[in-house]
Amino acid sequence: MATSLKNLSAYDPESIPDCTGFKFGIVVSEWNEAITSSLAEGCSETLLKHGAMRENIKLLTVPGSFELPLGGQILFESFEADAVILIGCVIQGETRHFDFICQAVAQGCMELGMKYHKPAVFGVLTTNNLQQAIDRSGGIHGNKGDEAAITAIKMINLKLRLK
Ligand code: DLZ
Repeated sequence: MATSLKNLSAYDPESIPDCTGFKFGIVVSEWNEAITSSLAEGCSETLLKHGAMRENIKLLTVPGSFELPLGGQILFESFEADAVILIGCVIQGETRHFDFICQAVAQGCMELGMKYHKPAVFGVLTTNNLQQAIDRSGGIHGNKGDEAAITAIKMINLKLRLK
């Protein structure tokens, strides 16, 4: 099937471990709010569907994607999250701002996970235009927020299994 026709978020729910009792932090960028709120909703709905308790999901908003890694750090420290999920949407503009933000947030997310030895999930859309973002936040290509939630659950489980 051509990628252009595929729901990229499709997965087998039976293969996902139960995540009851684990704490999840979701950090959401206010930039492109219509997109990021759909991603965040997909993310928390997926966590709930796989057993997370509502009181164990903490949502924090930050001004833009650049601030996501610091938001994640705050949730690791103040909420003692088992995993944090960074949600944002950066859309290519006319200047190089896009490159700097994407690079910083991707690097910051990776460093966050390494620093706390816990999953820090990159749930940031980096698209050429608004339509591509719509398609991936509950549109024809699924919802990247769902995928981010599944990644967090899988990585927590991986850590547990290898302990
Ligand atoms: C400044 C800026 C621009 C131009 N574009 C976006 C974007 O598409 N997506 C996003 O999440 N944030 C954007 N920002 C804001 C930066 O992430 C950041 O909040 C500011 O540069 C302040 O540090």
